[in-house]
Amino acid sequence: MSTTNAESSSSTHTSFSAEDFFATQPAPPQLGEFGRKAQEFVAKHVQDGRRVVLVTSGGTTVPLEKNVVRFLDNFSAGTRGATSAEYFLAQGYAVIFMHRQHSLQPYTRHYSHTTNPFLDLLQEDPQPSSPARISVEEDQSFHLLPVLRAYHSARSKGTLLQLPFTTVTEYLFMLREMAIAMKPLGRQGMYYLAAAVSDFFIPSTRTSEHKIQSGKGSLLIEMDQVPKVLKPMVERWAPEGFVVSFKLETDEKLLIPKARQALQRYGHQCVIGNELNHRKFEVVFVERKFSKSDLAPVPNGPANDSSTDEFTEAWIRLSEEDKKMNKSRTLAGSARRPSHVFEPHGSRPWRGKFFEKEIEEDIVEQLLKRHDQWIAGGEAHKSNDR
Ligand code: PAZ
Repeated sequence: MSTTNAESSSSTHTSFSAEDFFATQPAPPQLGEFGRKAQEFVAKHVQDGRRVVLVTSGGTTVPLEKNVVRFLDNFSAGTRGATSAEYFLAQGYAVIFMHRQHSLQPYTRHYSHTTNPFLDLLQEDPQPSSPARISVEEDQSFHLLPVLRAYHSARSKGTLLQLPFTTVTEYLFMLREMAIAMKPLGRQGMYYLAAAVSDFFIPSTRTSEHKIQSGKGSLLIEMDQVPKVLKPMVERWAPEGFVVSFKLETDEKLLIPKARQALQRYGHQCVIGNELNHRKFEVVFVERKFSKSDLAPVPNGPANDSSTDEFTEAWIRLSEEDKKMNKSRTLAGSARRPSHVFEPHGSRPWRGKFFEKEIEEDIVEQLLKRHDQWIAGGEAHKSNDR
């Protein structure tokens, strides 16, 4: 553990390396069971020749007490992760969905929001019967059916493994465990790190055992920096994996410099930048230019508009029409959705005018191209070595 002086304050605080963190913080009790489940899941899909992506999703908490009454949290609902997981599944990937407990989940996310409550889909059959029968409102089946089919398909193929975390400590232990379980996948494994992970935590030695009592004036909390685990992940836990991290900022000017800095520091393949208020309709892919001509063009944007010799940047943006449709759906809920149009589209079961266009569809499509290239690059290395 090293001791550093924070630039912004005169107080001295500790900063944990990843090794110190894992050696000193308590591992979650369910870690062994989750690790075993992940290993079995990976072994099955390696055997079936299927690629596997780890999707992390939702925010992490920082408990203020061990018997936790109060905790710090963040805004993330898990929309990015849950939505992307569905598109990865539709593209034939198996998905380890490592999510904040009770955040949005693939498939059920369509009905867990208050603007589209699940109970509004259902009706009791007017004919008396015992037991009473419940059915789905006719005009709602259009929407439900593709979701239900995709959900059943993932269940019957066993392509979705859902594992929950709550605290930032649980998240970090689980991330390491998942990466180690995914090692046998080599380049067939992808890491899609969309969770909003706290940058600060309170080490267990300084966390109050019981509820912090009031009545002693203001509460001062000193938090330590969470170790940057992308480096050991890229270097040791998943050296062959295709690693995509996300960078959220509220000042859009910082997005690209911060993303470049992350690529330089951690040496992974791709950072997807997003600004808080625009994250549902625009993101920027920032990548190192190992071979610019290999990178697939990104749709709907002034691609590579601020690229340098070392990095490329490419924006994905939803069209104005798609944005408008999403807004009307968000504001009016299910009532305004056009009920007459349903166009199954290729392997993507709910792409069509009936559903709003989701930016995750384009993100996943772009990543598939890059993952293909990453796998092909590995094959080329192997044949050069022979
Ligand atoms: O979960 P959500 O859809 O509300 O938000 C997604 C997001 C903004 C958390 C994600 O896209 C992201 O940027 N995650 C990384 C955040 C960060 O550590 O900078």
